Amino acid sequence: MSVALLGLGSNLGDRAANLQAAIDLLAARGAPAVRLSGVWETPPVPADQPRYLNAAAAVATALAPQALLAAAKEVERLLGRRPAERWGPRPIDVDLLFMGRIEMSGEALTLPHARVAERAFVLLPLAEAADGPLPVLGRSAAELLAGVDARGCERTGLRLRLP
Ligand code: A4P
Ligand code: MG
Repeated sequence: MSVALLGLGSNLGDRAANLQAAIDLLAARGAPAVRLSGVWETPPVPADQPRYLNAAAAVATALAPQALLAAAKEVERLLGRRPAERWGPRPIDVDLLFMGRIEMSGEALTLPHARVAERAFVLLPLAEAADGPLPVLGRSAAELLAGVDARGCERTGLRLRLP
């Protein structure tokens, strides 16, 4: 069993419902959340698309990294994500940020996620779903946040339910 940290984002449709549905569908596929962040509203990157809701989840799983990625992609498809331009608007994006201390580098799967340390929309929720130094990077999400631009990011009052 390992703990994986996931980043979730939605900027189309009922964004909060999409985040909750992703958590519930991941639980049904062997990756139940054990800890959830709050829900943050964040400016889109790039800017010409609707604002996102972002959250982070710590999930306990016996799945191998590739199997967890496959489950994440299946959940994206079930929630109506269609192949579209990279970084474009989507009902749901599920990114594997960390999986224990596993390090791998490939087009299909890079761990830790390549851009985790650069993005306020990842780090703000992550700081609420993981305590202390992050695996591999050795610095906490709160420390990494000092180096990124978090303007326009707001914590909403929305709460996600553990599965
Ligand atoms: N891939 C490689 N490593 C991973 C990993 N650790 N987790 C591959 C997930 N996927 C990984 O991903 C593209 C390819 O990356 C996949 O084939 C997968 O095998 P994708 O989810 O299909 O496309 P994407 O999400 O558009 O690309 P990417 O590179 O994951 O983008 P990001 O970095 O996730 O950015 N603005 C705000 N405010 N909030 C957001 O959540 N998200 C994005 C997407 C852009 N702007 C945003 C947000
Ligand atoms: Mg993605």
